[in-house]
Amino acid sequence: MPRRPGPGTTRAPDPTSDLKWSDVTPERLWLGRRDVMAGAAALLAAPALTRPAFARIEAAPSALSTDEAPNTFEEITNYNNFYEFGWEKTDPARNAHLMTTDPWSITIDGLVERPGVYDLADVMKGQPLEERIYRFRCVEAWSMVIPWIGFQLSGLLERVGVQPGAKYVAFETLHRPNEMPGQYRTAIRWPYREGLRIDEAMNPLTILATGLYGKEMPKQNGAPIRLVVPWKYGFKSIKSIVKIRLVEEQPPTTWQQLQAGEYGFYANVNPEVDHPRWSQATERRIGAGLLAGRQETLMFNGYADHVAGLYDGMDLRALY
Ligand SMILES: Nc1nc2c(c(=O)[nH]1)N[C@H]1C(S)=C(S)[C@@H](COP(=O)(O)O)O[C@H]1N2
Ligand SMILES: [Mo]
Repeated sequence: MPRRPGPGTTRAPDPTSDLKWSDVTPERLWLGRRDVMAGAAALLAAPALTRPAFARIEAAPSALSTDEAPNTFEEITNYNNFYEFGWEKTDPARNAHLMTTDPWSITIDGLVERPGVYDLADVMKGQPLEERIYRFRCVEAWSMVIPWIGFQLSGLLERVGVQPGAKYVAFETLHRPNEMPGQYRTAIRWPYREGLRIDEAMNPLTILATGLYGKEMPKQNGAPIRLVVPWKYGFKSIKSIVKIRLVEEQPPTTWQQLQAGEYGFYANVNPEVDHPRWSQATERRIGAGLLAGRQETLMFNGYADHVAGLYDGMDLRALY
């Protein structure tokens, strides 16, 4: 059974610090979805540059953004977890170009008023894009600050109409082994699955992200559309979503299915509840350098003011 590398197995120095833009193939990273973004984004044709031109996305800033310094684009796109493309942090940057993201549609069904297969442009229609600069904390005890572009999941759910009986939202990633070589390893039961309670899904912090750094989403970060839930460990933020289902029962999720003793459904960031194999009290900020040392992990990843009330009366230790 595959196990995640914990902080104890992390190589030092930080492998991302050795990677330069020239180590990746930008043409592959940026062959993309300019056309689909057109409905919601203002496109500027970039003048001749050494890098290929790609769409810039217009998005309003948000009061929900942190003022912490974002990680670099190179860090965010070269140190990834996307097991569909391999288990090493550098595998997604190398392999995600294999994934076709155009055309793209999302099946929205279950307890909704208007179920259907929605084209990506239709999913985004009318949803105001914002830049949300969020802290991002992986369960492996590393973290980044990422300037996402996206819109509130609540906006989409309101548009499709949530029926009263719906208590959870279940998400699924694309399952296409011939484009996702990691899916030939069957230790994980593909497709990757995640879920949220309906009030978590409706929280204003919860977004569907379609870009970062003002550009369309790089494939290794979950193009063309992925979830971002900043107060939970990173594995909840499911990438490359093709299915959203409103359900009555708590849905099965990939990491809980794989190792229930190590990963729960709620997975709220909590420095007081250790992972069975390592402490969650501190984290390593990617790119901070060896001299910076580890920093303290914040309850709910620093978003307690916005979300602690969702868990009133619940045992936070059980919400790991
Ligand atoms: N479909 C899918 N979504 C996924 C993953 C994955 O392997 N497959 N990894 C998760 C984990 S463990 C983390 S930490 C984040 C990483 O997001 P990033 O690479 O954009 O930083 O994506 C999450 N979403
Ligand atoms: Mo993660």
